[in-house]
Amino acid sequence: RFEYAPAPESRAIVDIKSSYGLFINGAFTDATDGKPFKTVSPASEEVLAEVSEAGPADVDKAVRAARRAFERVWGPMAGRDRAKYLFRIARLIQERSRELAVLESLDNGKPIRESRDVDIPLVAAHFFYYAGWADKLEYAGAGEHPQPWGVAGQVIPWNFPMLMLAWKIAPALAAGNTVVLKPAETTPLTALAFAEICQQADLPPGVVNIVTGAGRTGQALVEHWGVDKVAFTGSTEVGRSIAKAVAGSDKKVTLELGGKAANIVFEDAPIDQTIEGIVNGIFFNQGHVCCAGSRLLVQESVYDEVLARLKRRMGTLRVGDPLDKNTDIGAINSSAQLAKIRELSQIGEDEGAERWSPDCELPAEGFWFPPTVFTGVSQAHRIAREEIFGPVLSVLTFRTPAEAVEKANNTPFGLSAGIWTEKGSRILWMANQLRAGVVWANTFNRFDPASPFGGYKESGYGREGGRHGLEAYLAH
Ligand code: TXE
Repeated sequence: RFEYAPAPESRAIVDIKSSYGLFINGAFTDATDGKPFKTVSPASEEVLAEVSEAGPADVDKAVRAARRAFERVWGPMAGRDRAKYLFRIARLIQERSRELAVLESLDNGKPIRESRDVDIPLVAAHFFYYAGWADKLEYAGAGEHPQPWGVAGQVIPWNFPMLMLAWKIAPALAAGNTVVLKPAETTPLTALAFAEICQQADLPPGVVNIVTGAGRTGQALVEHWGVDKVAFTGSTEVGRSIAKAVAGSDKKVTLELGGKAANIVFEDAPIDQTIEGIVNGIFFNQGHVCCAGSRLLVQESVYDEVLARLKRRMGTLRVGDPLDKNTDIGAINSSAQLAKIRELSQIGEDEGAERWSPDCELPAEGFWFPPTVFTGVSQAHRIAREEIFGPVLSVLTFRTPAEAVEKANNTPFGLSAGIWTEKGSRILWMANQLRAGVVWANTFNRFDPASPFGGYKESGYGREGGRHGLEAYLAH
């Protein structure tokens, strides 16, 4: 093994305040009836800041501010003028990208290499992409004279805090809606930095409102009478409860929920690229990825070779300080998520699967889990069926393409899938057979603002990204 000298991104470039209020009607304000909560760095358990918890009265204030802004300013504004604000926001994100990347890695635990090269550039790319749509809505697929719904209530998770914010806010604003967004309770800091960016961009007050808090705040938001459109990304259980809570109302809903994606390796797969794709599929962002390739399906004839090479590669992955540029796997986002990963891994062992991790020393403080692979997994095992949402891969085998399809589709989820083969006709055939919103061929976890993303079955409904993502914010 090589020893690399750590070169941490300077913590000093971020200016974290000791406490934050809510962002309502263009200004930071104290919560009226909520108590503050702490956000910690999962890599050190250091308290980063105190954040306000928005109660129902605060949510009400935010929704009213968004309604006013929608009716008086943002709704009537010409698309080309809305575009100017979105371009301005995109440029400010680029200008502050180093700082935002460090903030994201501190609050979330993800490696700086990912927040710097993937998350934050994609955040800017989403604002640029949707800025370009704001004056072309008649081509968005919602008819000649598309109208925004009004106020969007958006609830996002902690795995890609700022990127999920961009997926939600950029298309909503481009289409002429105003927004009240609730970030996840463990990762509020980049959403609050985004609020500052809205101020810097002179975005009219009330167009974007950020209410921090836990599930209660999210529930108050999605159930508020003044919200016309609900967009949620998170667990299937909460997605289900939101769908029930708004049933019968005239709210429009899109849900992006869990996954258990099959990453399917055929015997003719380009092996080096495939091993990298498997590693990226499950260890990117500590496996906190709804479309993670968490079920590896390997054709029997290449099983031994793929497993041997995968384990060798896993032995070179560096787990540790998210701010170290050489880190491949950062910290698990919270103690609750770590407990869930540990529990499901224990269940995997108890059910008879074989567990393997490379030798790696984990830091003493913070929340950590080593890259892990389970072999001897059968379809009935819980680790083959349930979303673990951590750096844990379950390996199954198959003999024929038809068997691969059957096993890949044998899940209540349907968000994504991957295929590794040199054979083009097989890619096309498989892509048609797989019940998944995204099918990657000879790549994995690849995103582009122009590509729609979303699920089949219990992975939710509606699409984000591309023209389809815009259409979700427009009335026909
Ligand atoms: O999710 P929650 P959690 C999966 C993953 C993970 C599990 C639990 O398997 O282990 O879910 O994670 C807000 N009304 N995913 O508990 O609770 C909450 O405050 C309205 C997959 O963190 O769904 C947060 O902002 N909102 C997923 C957001 O919902 C509510 C990403 C998501 O948290 C609410 C995250 C309520 N009743 C977890 N209760 C993916 N698809 O990427 C909570 N929230």
